[in-house]
Amino acid sequence: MEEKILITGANGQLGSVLANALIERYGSNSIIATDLKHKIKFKCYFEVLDATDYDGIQTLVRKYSITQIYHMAAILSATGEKRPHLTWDVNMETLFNVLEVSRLNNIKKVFFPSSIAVYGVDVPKTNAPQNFATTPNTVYGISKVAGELWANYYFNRYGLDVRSIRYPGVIGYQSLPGGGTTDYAVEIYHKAINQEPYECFLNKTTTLPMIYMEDAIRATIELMEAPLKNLSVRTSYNVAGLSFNPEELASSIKEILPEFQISYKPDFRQDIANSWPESIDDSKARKDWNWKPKYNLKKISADMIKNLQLHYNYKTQKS
Ligand code: VAH
Repeated sequence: MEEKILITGANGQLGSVLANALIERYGSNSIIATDLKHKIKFKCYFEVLDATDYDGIQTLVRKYSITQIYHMAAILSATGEKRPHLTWDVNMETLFNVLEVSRLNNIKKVFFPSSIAVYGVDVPKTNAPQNFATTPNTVYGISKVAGELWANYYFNRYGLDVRSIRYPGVIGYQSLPGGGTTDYAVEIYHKAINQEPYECFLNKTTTLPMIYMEDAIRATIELMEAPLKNLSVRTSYNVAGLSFNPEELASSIKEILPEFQISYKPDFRQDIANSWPESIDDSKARKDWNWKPKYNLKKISADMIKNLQLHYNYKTQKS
C-alpha cells in the first residue's frame, strides 16, 4: 500500500527539514505538508491546517487516505513560558486530535517529538537515564511528559503505533529555530558568517545535549521504519548526538573563522537550561534500532559554516 504521510508543523525548524527528507524518501505524491500558513514551497502537497482543529485533521486524513502522521507542531520551551496555559492547551489539544483521528481512521504509525526538556533538576546531570521519575520546570517539558504517557496509553489501550524521540537541541542550517532554549547554537553560526559578534543568552559553561539536523532526521526515519517487534520503549526514546557548552561551540567556530567574537549575557533561558541534563543515556535506542550519531562538533561547524556561506552568498547575489 502506498504510504501517504501527513506532517503538522511543516514550517518549523525540524518539520520543514523532515518534510523535504520524507519527500526525497517517499516521493512528492506521498507527502502532505501542513501548517497555519503556506510559507514554504515544498515539492509536495500543502494544506493550511490548524492542528487544534480536530475536523480539519480528519478531513485531510480522509481526503488523502493518510497512512502515517508526523505531528511536529508545538510551542517550545522559551516561548511556552511566556504563555503557560496557551502552551499547554496547544501542545495537548493538537496531540489529542492527532491520536484520536489516528485511532479512529486506522492510521498505521504516528510520530510524536518529545524532548530532553522532560527532565528536571532532580535527574542525574550526566547520562540522564531513559526512564526516571522527573519534574520538568517548563510547561513545554510538562506537556512532553504528558504526551509521552498518552503515546504509551494509546499503544497499550488501542494498539496505535505511536513512536517518539526525545530530541536534544537541534542544530541545522536549513531552517531557523523558533522559541527554544537551545536556539543559541544556531543563531551563533548566522552571526559568525555575517562577521557580527554574538551575545549568547546562556553562560559559557552551560553544557547541553545537542544533535545535528542530519542526525536528528535520520534518527526519526530510522525509528519510524524500525520493525515494531524491536521497539521496547513506547513513551519516547532518548537519542543523543553530542554535548557541548557555548564556549566550546565558539572555539570550534573560531578554528574556521578566527575573527569571530562572543559575549555572554544570560537571560530567563538560563534557568530553563540549568534544569536540563548535560548528557543523556541513549543505550535503548542503540540496542533497539541501532542508533548511532555521525556528527561531532568539528564536523557540525564545518558543515554549518560551509552551507551558511553558500546560503548568504546566494541571498546577496539574488538581492
Ligand atoms: C527547546 N529546541 O529549546 C527545543 C528543545 C532540547 C530543547 O526541545 O525548547
